[in-house]
This record gives sequence, structure tokens and C-alpha cells, in this order.
Amino acid sequence: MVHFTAEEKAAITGLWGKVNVEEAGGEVLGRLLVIYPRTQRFFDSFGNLSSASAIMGNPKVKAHGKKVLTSFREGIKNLDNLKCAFAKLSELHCDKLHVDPENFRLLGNVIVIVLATHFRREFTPDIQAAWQKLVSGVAAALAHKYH
Ligand code: HNI
Repeated sequence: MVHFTAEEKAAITGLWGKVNVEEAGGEVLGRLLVIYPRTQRFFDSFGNLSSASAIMGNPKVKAHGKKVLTSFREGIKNLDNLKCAFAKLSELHCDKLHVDPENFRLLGNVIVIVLATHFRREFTPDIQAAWQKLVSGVAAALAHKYH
């Protein structure tokens, strides 16, 4: 079970308060699909994913990215109990969506990269470490119900 210190919590929520979930969500999911093309196979109902610009401009990618980051926000509200917060989604991704949990780690890395790019000056090593811990914790929580 991941434990977050008060400083880590402050580092996470302080930066998160400035994130535009709609914008960042589309960027995170879009970049995931561009950088790791194998992740595209889960989204074959999303239409045109034929190039980086098609992916980044695809409205379904944007809408789904927003959904993913909105759900990530729920996790941030439950830092002391990530496993519970993501239990239902873990079951869904395992049983219905068949998403290999390795993809959660890839997505977490992309979240850190997007934040580092948007908040370059504020993204100190301490803040980066706290976020890295958060995305690993969320990935583990999402993988928890896999069997
Ligand atoms: Ni994910 C659906 C949250 C990572 C593939 N995903 C969802 C939904 C939420 C969600 C919320 C909508 C559920 C519903 O309809 O009830 N996904 C999250 C979160 C993460 C994540 C919080 C990581 C932080 N999902 C991933 C990854 C992949 C992924 C890494 C694949 C690479 N998710 C999907 C797919 C769907 C999905 C596929 C269904 C999409 C659709 O609408 O067809």
C-alpha cells in the first residue's frame, strides 16, 4: 500500500489544482497513443488514428482523455485509499476491456511528462517524485483486481 506524506500530498494537490482536465486529458491520451502505438488497439472504435495529428485532433480521444483524467482526480481525493477508489475500474479494465496493466504504467509516465512540460518551472524534483509515486500507486490500484 502506498503511503503519502503530508508534503507529498501538498505537492500533488498543489499542482493538480492548476491542471485543466479537459485539455490535459486529451493531450495525455493522445500522446500515449502516439508514443506507444500498440495502445491504439483498445480504441479501434475511435475513428481516425492514422497519424500523430489525426490522433491529437480526434474528438473521441479528447473526450475519453478527459474521462480518464476526471477519474484520476477522484484518485487524488482518495490518496489514502487508492485501491478502494479504483477497485471498480480495475474490474472493468480487466474483465470487460482486457487492458493489460502494463498500459497503466505507460499512461502514468505520460501524465508525468505532460505535467513536466506544462509546469516546467514549478516541476521541482520533489514534486516530480510525489507525482511519480502517485501514478505508480494508481497503476497498482488499477491492476489490483486482475486475475
Ligand atoms: Ni481506461 C474506459 C479510467 C487507463 C483503456 N477508463 C475508462 C473509463 C474510465 C477509465 C473512467 C470509463 C468507464 C465507464 O465507461 O464506466 N483508464 C482510466 C484511468 C486510467 C485508465 C483512471 C489510468 C490512470 N484505460 C487506461 C489505459 C487504457 C485504457 C492505459 C488502454 C491503453 N479505458 C480503456 C478503454 C475504455 C476505458 C478501451 C473503454 C472506452 C470506450 O468508451 O469504448
